[in-house]
Amino acid sequence: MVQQRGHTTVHFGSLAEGAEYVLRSNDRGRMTVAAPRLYPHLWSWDAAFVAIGLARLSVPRAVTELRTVLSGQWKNGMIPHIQFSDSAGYFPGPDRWRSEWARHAPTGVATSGICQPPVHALAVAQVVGCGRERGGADRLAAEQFLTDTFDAWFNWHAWLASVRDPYEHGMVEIHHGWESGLDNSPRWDHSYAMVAPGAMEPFERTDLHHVADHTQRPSDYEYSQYAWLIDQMRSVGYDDELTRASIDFRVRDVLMSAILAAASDVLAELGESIGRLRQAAELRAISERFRAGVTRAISPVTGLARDFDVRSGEWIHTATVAGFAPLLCCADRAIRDRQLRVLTGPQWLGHDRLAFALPTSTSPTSPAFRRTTYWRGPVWPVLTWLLGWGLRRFGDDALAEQLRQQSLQQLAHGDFAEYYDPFSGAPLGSRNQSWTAAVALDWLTDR
Ligand code: 2M8
Repeated sequence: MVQQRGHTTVHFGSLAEGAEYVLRSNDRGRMTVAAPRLYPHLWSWDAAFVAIGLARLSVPRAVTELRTVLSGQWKNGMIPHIQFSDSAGYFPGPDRWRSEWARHAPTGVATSGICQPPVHALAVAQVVGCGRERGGADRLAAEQFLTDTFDAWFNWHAWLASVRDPYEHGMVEIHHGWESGLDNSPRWDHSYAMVAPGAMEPFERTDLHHVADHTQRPSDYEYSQYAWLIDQMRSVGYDDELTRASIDFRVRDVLMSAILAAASDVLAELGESIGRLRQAAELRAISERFRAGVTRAISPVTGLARDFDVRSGEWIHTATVAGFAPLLCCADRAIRDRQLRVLTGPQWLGHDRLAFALPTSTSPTSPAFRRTTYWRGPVWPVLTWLLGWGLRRFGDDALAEQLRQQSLQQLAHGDFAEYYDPFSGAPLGSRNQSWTAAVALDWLTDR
């Protein structure tokens, strides 16, 4: 299939081949590394997106990816944000986390000690959907996988809902910017201003060996804050209560909360389909609680949803893509229409300097916007995919289709970059990033 946009000719057939090549070359057997050099391990939410793409190629391989994710699950239900492969050369590696000493850590698997957004149920639904559609052995493998693993996914959601929201605010509390997945988004600047690293073990960054332009990555000071928070959690053995009482970073993350609400509904549907009615009912209640939390977080002034800094007791107003969290989980038409008006307006998709009408990680009109700096401005295809998923789920198909088309144009050169300069469309960060290839593949197969 060939599509035209301006002077660019896009061969979608070869783009699909390129995406498949990236996924296959990042495949280490039972895990797909997030990127070949910069991220040589399995990241929790990357793996879920990877499985969404892999399911289009091979249901059994997608199942393997998700089973690997679960092999690192902690005994309390947490899915850690990294499961380490044997590759060296990533900071912070297992020797910094030392999570094997934690009470709930799994045995025989090296992991980090924090989590990431719970998008996994979307991947499970994709695997089950593809399996049921194809029938035969794929269907059997997918059904078996769902029955085998449903409780483990349920425990993950239950852990987030109880341990990360013990007082039922309907918002997931995070203890490191990395838990949000939007690592050094300006959403966290106010909260990080209260993180002052003290004396700590020295460390050497490895990310700068792999990204030539260092301005595309976080600063050294930011890295010292990241390491400091890890050391704080490690010093209390990654105990959830002790962490909450002592950590320098405590934020209620609105995007993570919306993902939990949406994914809990998806998991409930899957549970209902196999007769797990008690757990499904609990998941529906979790979904309701977090949907209500996300709704309460919407600013009456801007219509964007906000995070909440627990230590200062203040809402965070920075205009980032997380502000559209309600589009993932709220069916309310008035809320959606207001959000869609903002999203398609001049501060976002309608901004006149954009190369493609795609959501930037920070609004180009915000003073915090940096067009090429990590999570401070560039476009992340994987977030576009997530937003598109939310649009389709609630019937906003036309905009979802527009995002899909624009994204495929953006990816046309086949470098599958980690992120893109919103004004020039140039690729940034890592190349051959697995989740970028995975969502491209899904977009190309989903008509
Ligand atoms: C980035 O995060 C890691 C730390 O977790 C890093 O910068 O070293 C983020 O973009 C995160 O969301 C992503 O999961 C990870 C791997 O792609 O990279």
